[in-house]
Amino acid sequence: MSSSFIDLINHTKGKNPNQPEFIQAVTEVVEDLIPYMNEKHPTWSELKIIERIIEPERVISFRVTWLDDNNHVQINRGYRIQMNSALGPYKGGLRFHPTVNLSILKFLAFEQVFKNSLTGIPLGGAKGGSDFDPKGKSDMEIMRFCQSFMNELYRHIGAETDIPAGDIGVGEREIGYLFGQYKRLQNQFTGVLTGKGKFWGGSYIRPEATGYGLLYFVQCMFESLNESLVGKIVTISGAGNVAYYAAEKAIQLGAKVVTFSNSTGTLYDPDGFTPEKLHFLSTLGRDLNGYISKYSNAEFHQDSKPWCFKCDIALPCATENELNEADAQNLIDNGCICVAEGANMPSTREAIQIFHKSKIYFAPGKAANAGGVAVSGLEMSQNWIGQQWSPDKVDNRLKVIMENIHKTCLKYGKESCGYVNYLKGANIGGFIKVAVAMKAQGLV
Ligand code: NDP
Ligand code: 2IT
Repeated sequence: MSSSFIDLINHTKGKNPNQPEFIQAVTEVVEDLIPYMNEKHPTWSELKIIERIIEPERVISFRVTWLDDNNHVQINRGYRIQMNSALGPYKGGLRFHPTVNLSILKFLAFEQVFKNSLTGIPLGGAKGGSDFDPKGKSDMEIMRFCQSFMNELYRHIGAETDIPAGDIGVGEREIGYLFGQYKRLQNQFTGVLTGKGKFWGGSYIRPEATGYGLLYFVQCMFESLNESLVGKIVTISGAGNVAYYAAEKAIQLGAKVVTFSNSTGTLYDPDGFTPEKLHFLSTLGRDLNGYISKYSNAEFHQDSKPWCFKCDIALPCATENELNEADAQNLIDNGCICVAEGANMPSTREAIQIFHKSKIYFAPGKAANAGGVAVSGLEMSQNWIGQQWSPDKVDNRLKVIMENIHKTCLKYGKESCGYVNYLKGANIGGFIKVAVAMKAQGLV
């Protein structure tokens, strides 16, 4: 490892104490960028492009006070990290989860900069959210929280400034309450949030986009190996938005999906999920165990992860660092040939090192899960022109975007032996446009 890399990481650690996820994301990216930049673009180094790209343009933190159903005062912390606006207005999701803190949101915002660049749509990178826990809250509590959150956030965002969307714990319901409050405060019906309902400014295929896009990307990976997805066994973690639509598309493409999971454990159906079974699952909420009452061949493994089950393809679609070194070794030992990340940074650094060493195909989230933000970008385009495109049109554009991201990964990640390092490809491919724009826009 070069001394400039070690110096940069040490400097970043010093400036960002107690932010392990942010340091992890930065390390994973700059490890590929520094050698590339030193060789191809030494002037970027003088302009301190990397030192600047890891420093958020703006960090906003605020108090969110709200009343629960018992009229008790509750206080949470809200955030928006406006990471980089070189390519366009800040864009990225909002996460409501008790684990949310500055480190997690900064890593997510940092990843978003590269992901958004890879989509080819002019978007900067951001992330936000709150340590609010939506679990067990009534619909009215969710609404009051969202309204209070927006009472502060509204002054920092706008259709041409910063356009939030969903993430863990934030779906169409929350976007609705946030949008309603923004509209009331600003007296404007604009495309300030994406992931809106399809009757009030939302785009068709946005709910499906991250999961579908993930499978379009995996399809490209298999096609480049002259292979198909038909008959492949797929394990999926998570049971939320990304996991559900990833499973739906995998099944449509002929693969056999055998797991879902959540923070209570893993559901394993050795016969494979079907569209009917998926529908039943969607009626159960978070009660994965309830599935067994109808499909008795299935098993629920409390407190366990899906990575001990045999598969060809693993799709982590829950959360960061959910797949560690031991899980990675387990997957390899069981014959897994492809890991593609629906979640953001679900694989630890050690897990990725094992994938690369074993030469199995590994697609990082910033490339493989970019379909969600890409269709958010298409939602913004539709809002600008006051139109709504058909589901087929959006889906086709999503497919083309994922194919292009795959091509970019091949361009910058293919090694002389033919193996594709998708992480390196995505890091460099995402970085170039941001660096060119930062250079052009001067020292801001
Ligand atoms: P959801 O809230 O819809 O679902 C999240 C799922 O992951 C739930 O099943 C949840 O289980 C599980 N999960 C969350 N945290 C943990 C944890 N600490 N341990 C175990 N399971 C956990 O979120 P999404 O599906 O939207 O997001 C999933 C991932 O995909 C995240 O990493 C997100 O950043 C990423 N992503 C999302 C995009 C989008 O468009 N929504 C776009 C690109 C990436 P439980 O209910 O038990 O908490
Ligand atoms: O991580 C992500 O890319 C998202 N949560 C979606 C962001 C968006 O603006 O649609």
